[in-house]
Amino acid sequence: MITLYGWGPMFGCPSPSPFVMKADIQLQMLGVEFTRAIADLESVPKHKAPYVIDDGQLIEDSNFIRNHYEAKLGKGLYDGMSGKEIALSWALERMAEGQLAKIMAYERWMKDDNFNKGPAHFFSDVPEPARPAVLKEVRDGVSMTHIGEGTGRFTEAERMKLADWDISTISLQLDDQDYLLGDQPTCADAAVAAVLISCATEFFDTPLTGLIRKHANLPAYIDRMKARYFDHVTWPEWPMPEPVPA
Ligand SMILES: N[C@@H](CCC(=O)N[C@@H](CS)C(=O)NCC(=O)O)C(=O)O
Repeated sequence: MITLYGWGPMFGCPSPSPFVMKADIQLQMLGVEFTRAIADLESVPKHKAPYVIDDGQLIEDSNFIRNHYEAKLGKGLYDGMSGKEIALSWALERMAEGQLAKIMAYERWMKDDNFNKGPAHFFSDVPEPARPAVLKEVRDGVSMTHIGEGTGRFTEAERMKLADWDISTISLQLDDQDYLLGDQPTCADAAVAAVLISCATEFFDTPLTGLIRKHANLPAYIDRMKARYFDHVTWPEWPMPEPVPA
């Protein structure tokens, strides 16, 4: 029995987390049969999703989930790729997750309107009157993380310039192909498309949507990946709690 723990459709995306989407796609690419369940972050040492429980064994982090099944199945998502394709694939993945995903998270967590209609809902089960203090503490923590790793030290214009360079690079690599490395999806698509889906959602008010839309090939690529990997997917109910009073 294999279960992927994360969260299902939210914020106009198949998951609020690009890493949950990536793990889901990569498990599908590897041909793993699995079920999906809502994550309990308090129950796992890293306090992050995605994680998988495979016959009682816990595997945390999307990269280690992939690694676990590649070792178990004796086949890998790089099989058949040249050294240069592997290097390109990993570089694209690291770029999308290492910088663009952080800018996307900043847009959701640090802009008041986006936070209130998005991530704030994760804490709606915190009883009043403690909720405002909890929200402030969590958000302050996220802000410190952004400042610590650098994203929070840029101006809005600088952040969007950095995002633009990443998004434009992905568009150039995609060119007129269906997928990043050709006519078949690879593990690079799992990671990169997951971050693009998260940036492109119209649910949030962010310049990232326009930075994606200005490239004719990206919206179609995002739709292609969503249709291929998520149209058939169902998650258990995780009702979105009532909006948090401002
Ligand atoms: N490197 C991890 C990143 C996972 C991650 O950052 N997950 C976020 C959701 S997008 C999370 O669980 N955050 C909860 C928290 O930080 O408290 C992976 O690839 O799985």
